[in-house]
Amino acid sequence: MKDKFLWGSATAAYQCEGAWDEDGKGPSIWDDYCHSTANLTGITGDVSCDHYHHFKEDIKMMAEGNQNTYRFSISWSRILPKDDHVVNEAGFRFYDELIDECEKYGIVPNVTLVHYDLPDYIGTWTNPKVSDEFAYYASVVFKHFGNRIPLYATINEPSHNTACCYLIGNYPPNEHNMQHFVECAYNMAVCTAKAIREFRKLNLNSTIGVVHASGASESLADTPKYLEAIKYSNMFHNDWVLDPAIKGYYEDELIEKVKSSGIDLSFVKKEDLEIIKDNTVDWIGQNAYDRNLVKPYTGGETTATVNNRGDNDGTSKSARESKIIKGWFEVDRDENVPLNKWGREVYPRQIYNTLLRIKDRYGNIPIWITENGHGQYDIADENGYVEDNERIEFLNNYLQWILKAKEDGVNVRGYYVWSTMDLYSWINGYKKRYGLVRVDYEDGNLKRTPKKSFYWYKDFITKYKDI
Ligand code: BGP
Repeated sequence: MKDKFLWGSATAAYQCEGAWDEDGKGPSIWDDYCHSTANLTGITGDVSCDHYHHFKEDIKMMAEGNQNTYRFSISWSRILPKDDHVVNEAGFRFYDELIDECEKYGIVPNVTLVHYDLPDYIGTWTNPKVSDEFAYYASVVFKHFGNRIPLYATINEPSHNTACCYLIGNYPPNEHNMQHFVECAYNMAVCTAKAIREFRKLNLNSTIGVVHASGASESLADTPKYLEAIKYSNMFHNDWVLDPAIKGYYEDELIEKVKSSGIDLSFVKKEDLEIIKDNTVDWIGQNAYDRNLVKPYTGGETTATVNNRGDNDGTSKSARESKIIKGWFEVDRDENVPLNKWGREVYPRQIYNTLLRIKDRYGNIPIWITENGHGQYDIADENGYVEDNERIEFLNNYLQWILKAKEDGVNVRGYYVWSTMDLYSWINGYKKRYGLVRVDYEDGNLKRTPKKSFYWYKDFITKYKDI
């Protein structure tokens, strides 16, 4: 497995498992949020595509599609349902059987410990106990699975998760609070470091990383002011996750900039910084969705919006993503770059620029492209078949840039399409689909039908399997 380029696809526990309260699982913050009145859509992941009961079928299909790796996440509250540190053995049984199935087909598991769905007894990422609790959970998982999982990742997308929870406010706890934003980000870095400390104690052959969301920052001009906006945007979106994870420390300039924005950093502890210094990652998971196109800050309060409605027709300004970080930068718009229905740029070259920036800043660290996918309103024919040509074009264009980055010396080791099959798209519900395989949510059996992109990806893997 070590030298082989891995080709696969990805999911996350809350988005696909369903079985939200089965076999002793405790509630996560997403269960609580989706069941509360704060969830204005009323849509939940209670059942979703019911991977919990369909995983054998799903993994068999991956093997039929030539995929040799599966990225999924473990539901923390399936393993530790209450705050008493008592393990739910039935939770382990589910993942044991899932991994058995992967092994049967030679599919390498790449497992993320938490993908947004904190247990409800933890509550929020600003809980001062979160890093110790996370380290405990991580150690239980490492001891149980050991080398059966060759690739562990600590947290999915600290930058995006933090932004959704505390800046945009579309994920629980739905706040607009920069103080909490920074505390959350810091706690996530400490969580990763403390989990890695547990991991190293066991001397496993496996490796451990963190999965990062944001792309490299760019601008439409290169005046000193624009270059400064790029620098601040990279500090904001990338460096505060990747610097502590890979280098083991925050740059002074970043700390000063955060302080000058009025953030009280008294929660930072010297002993945490020591743990961060001594416990860095082996690899980075880089998710590939969009870049950060920015311009200098001109005015206004810190604010960020996204389009969870999927009603962008390329004209409506309100349907675009926006962001102002007071004193740092603002998001810009390039009229030559198309937007998807959710107001996000479709700009495949961003992944090349992102990978080269990581190489320039951090050397030859191994990188897995842990997610890349295109949300669409799929239309199925009477047999459930979807001709998703737009998705194929999107994935193909991204892959060309990824292969180019590899040729140009970036240490890319594998690639995962988001997502293995259709699943719950957080606040976007079920109409925004990403899967290589269609799920019929209406037919009572959640019937799976591979899309055109599934067969296209299968052929692509055959062509590039030995790179
Ligand atoms: C990533 C998340 C995934 C997934 C994907 C698509 O940020 O890691 O969980 O959902 O984005 O985003 P969305 O479903 O919001 O369109």
